[in-house]
Amino acid sequence: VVGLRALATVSLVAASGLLFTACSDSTQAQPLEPPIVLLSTDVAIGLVDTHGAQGSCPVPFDSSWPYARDTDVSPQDFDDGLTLAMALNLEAQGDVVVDAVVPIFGNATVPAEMLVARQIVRNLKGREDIPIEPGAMGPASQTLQPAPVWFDGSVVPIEGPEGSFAAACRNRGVDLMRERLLASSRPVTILAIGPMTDVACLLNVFPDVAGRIAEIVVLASRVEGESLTINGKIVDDFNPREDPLAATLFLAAKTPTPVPIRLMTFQLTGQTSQADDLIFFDASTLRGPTPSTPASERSLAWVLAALEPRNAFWSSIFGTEEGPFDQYTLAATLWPHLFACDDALAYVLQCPFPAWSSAYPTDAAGDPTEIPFNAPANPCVDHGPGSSSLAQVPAQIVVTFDLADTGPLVRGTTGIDGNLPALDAKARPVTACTGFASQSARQEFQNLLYANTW
Ligand SMILES: [Ca+2]
Repeated sequence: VVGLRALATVSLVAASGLLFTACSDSTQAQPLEPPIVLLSTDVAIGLVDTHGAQGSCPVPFDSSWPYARDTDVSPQDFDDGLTLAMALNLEAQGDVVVDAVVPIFGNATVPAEMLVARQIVRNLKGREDIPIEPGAMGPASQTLQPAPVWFDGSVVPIEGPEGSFAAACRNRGVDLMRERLLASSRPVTILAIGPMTDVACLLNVFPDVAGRIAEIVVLASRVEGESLTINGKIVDDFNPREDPLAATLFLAAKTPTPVPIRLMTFQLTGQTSQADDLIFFDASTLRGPTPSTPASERSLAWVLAALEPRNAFWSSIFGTEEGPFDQYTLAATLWPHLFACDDALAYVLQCPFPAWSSAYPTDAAGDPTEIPFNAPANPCVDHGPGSSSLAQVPAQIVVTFDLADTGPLVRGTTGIDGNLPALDAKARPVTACTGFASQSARQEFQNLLYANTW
C-alpha cells in the first residue's frame, strides 16, 4: 500500500453486526441488510514477487529512454489478503456480502495473485461460489511513453469514451464487475484497494453502471501539503503511483449519476503503522475465533505463516512490523462511525518531468541534468532534488477541504509529451477520511481487526 522504495459512538450492537434502524411507522427495529462488497485488489499475501508491471511505468532517466525492467523481487504486501480473509470471516457471521474478487497487478503479478485469491476464498474459506476473475495485468500509464501520434502529427487521445484507454482497458475482471453490478438486487460498494486501472475502466467504458454503485472506497490520497512518512522515512502513495493515469481517468470519469467516492487518506491509514500507535499482525495479536474450528485453525496458521516474510522485510526498513492499510476500506464500509470523514475535493498533481519529454532538461551531451519528477521547485510534496527514491512517482492524488477550490482536476505541468493530459475536468468531489472519530473508535478498530483477521 505504500511504496517501500519510493515507498461517533462505537456500539456493541454495531460491533456484533446486529445493525438496526427504526421504521418510521413502527416502534419495532428492523435489521439492516449487510453491505455488498466487490474487491478490486492486488492480493499478494505470502508472495515473493515483483510489483507486476511497475517496470512499464514511465520511469527511466538515461538518454536512450528505454523501459526499466522491474527486478525488485521482495515479500509483497499482505494487507489485501488480510482484508479479503476478514471480509469472508465477517460474511460468515452475516455482517457483509462478498460479491466478487478481481485481482489486479500492483503488489505482485496478476497470475500469482489469482492463486492467492483462490487460496483464501476457495481453500481456506471454502467458498466455491464467489467469482474470481483477473483484472488489469499492467498500468495504463504505459500509453504515456510517449503518446502515439497519427500520420498528420496529431496525438492519439488517451482520455474519453473514444480514447485509447477505453478502447483497450476491458478485461475479464472489469466485465465481471459490470455483470455483478447489473445483477445485484442492491447497490454494491467497491473496495478499490489496488491500482485504479480497473475501476477507471469500469466507469469510463460502462458509465451506466453508476447507479448500481453504492460507493467506491479507495485506499489512496494525501491531504494537501502532507508529507507521507512511516517512522520518519518518506514513502509514496502506492496505489495511484502504480498507475497515475488510471487514477486520473477514474476521478475524471463522467457518469449519468454521480458515483460516491470515499478516499481513505494516508493521514488516517498511515497512523497505525507508526511506531507510537502501531497495529500489527502476528501470533501475539491474531488468535482466531473462540471457539476455534479445524477450518479456522488451518486458516489462521496459513495467514500467520504467510505474514512472516513481509513483516521481516518491512521491519528491516521501518523498524516495526507493518500496520493495516487496505482493511481501512472494509472497516469504513461496515463501521463508518469509527472514522472522521468530510466533504472534500480531490485533484491530481503532476510532478514534472518524464525523462523522454522534450522539456526534460539535458546538458550539451544530451544527458539529463535532473532526476525525473524531482525538478527543483517541484510542486509535489516530498519531491525535489535529492529525493531519488521518488523519481518513479509521476503524480499525486491530493485532497483539499477547501470546497471553493474548484480548479482543474489535473494540476502542475501538463500539455507536454508524456505527462498526464490536461483533461476537461474539475477537482472531483469526494468524501475524505482523515482520522478516527475518537480514541475509543481507534481502539474499537484495532479490536475488530484482531478479532476478525484469520
Ligand atoms: Ca492493496
